[in-house]
Amino acid sequence: MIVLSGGTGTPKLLRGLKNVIPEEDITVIVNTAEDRWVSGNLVCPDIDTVLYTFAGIIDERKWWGIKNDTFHAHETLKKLGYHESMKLGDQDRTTHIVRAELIRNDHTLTEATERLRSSLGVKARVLPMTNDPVATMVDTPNSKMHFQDFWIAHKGEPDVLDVKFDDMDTAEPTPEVIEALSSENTIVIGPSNPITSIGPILGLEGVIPILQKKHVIAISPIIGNKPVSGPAGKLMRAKGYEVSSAGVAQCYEDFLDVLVVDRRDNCVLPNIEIVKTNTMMSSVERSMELARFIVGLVRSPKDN
Ligand code: GDP
Ligand code: FO1
Repeated sequence: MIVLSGGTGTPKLLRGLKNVIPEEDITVIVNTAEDRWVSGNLVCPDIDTVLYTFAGIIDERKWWGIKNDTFHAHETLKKLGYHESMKLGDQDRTTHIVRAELIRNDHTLTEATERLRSSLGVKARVLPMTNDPVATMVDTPNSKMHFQDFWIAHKGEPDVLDVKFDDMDTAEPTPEVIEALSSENTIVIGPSNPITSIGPILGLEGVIPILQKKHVIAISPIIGNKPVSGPAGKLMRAKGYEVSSAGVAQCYEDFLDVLVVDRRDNCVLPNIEIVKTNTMMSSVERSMELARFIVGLVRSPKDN
């Protein structure tokens, strides 16, 4: 199964999916537009959350970082008067060190991710959307800032005028991403932020034309008029979308076939098949139930 992912909602689905189908049958295409160099090393929050989820070490309270990690290096740096823009755990930091070393030695992000995947014993394929740097930038009344500054330093509080992706014009999807998208009949878009997590993947040249030929199933990250967590509401509004499952469908209108919404949601849409189930993944069991439901919607090779 091919799944498009950000770093919270879709990983919750993956934690169920890996218990429902063989992990090696899962390929995840992951957003990299929130990546950032911190203290000389490369942090890829969405890739790491996906890797840690498959490895069973994700901190499920925050959905970033490694559970029971310590923050000694981060705190010691603070004592030395050095403030890191992201709070990096000690174990988590080793991931960023290895990745950055590989990249400094001319490996691609795809190769670095493959090395980390193998070291963590992850059997699923985890593919960064691109090997090129892309940065999500948030336009606020006072300044244009990197998404991580908006979310961490400014706590997601400033009004948002627009969201843009720096260097998207020159970034290319990797050959592995194109090959994976082309290889199956159904593509699943997990319940991720349609603007900042799925938006960058869709922004890469050539991705939407492939999706237009496929059976595309998306799971809505919005229940009623609110996201389950995170800034999706504010960011969707800034891009002119209604904060609802209908707004999510609109984000994907060029290619979407099926939208999975929560059973409490009363979304009705022409031209798109709406299916309802419990999409609130408050436990592993709930994640598995939703994963089983999604597997049931997947079309095997051209049974359309
Ligand atoms: P990010 O990279 O951390 O922004 O993570 P994602 O984009 O992958 O996920 C963020 C989205 O996940 C938010 O818009 C949430 O509403 C959604 N989300 C989180 N938990 C759940 C859940 O249990 N069910 C559903 N349907 N959506 C969820
Ligand atoms: N989110 C925070 O709110 N504060 C942090 O200090 C923080 C550090 C951090 C370190 C590594 C990592 O992979 C993620 C981290 N996040 C932190 C989460 C991150 O800012 C966002 O939630 C994601 O980029 C959204 O996908």
